[in-house]
Amino acid sequence: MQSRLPLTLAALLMAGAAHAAPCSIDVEGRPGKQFGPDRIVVPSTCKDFTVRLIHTGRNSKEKAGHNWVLTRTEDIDQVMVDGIKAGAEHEFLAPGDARILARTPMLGGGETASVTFPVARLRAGQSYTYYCSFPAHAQHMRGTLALQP
Ligand SMILES: [Cu+2]
Repeated sequence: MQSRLPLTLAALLMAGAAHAAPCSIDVEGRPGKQFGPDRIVVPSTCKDFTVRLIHTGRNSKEKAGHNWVLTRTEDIDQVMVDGIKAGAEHEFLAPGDARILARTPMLGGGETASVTFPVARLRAGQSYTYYCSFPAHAQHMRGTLALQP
């Protein structure tokens, strides 16, 4: 009995963990140009993954908008350059840019938006970065995303 109890407990915990693997996450775009969290691990057991972005500030999207844009880490610099050229009418993202793996619309303070993308779009071992494409936000407003190995 004494030796079997920990095994039973471990089995219960593992079963609970398997059921709990969340296929969605809330990300806050906070005043001070910060994302919370700034690191996301996508469970490989998920078919689709949803990011819900919440702009917790008060500024309009014209003054200090936030969005959530996912690229491979090595693509982000060029995606940003092309996005700035595309301008505000395209929310600082080049239309049809295939390097953008997922994105929400640009939000103003108090607004929320979700994006769902297929986990098959991600590769284990590949580094991904998410950022806000509003001008001058991305230097601080970025995080890393990885597929759970
Ligand atoms: Cu922003």
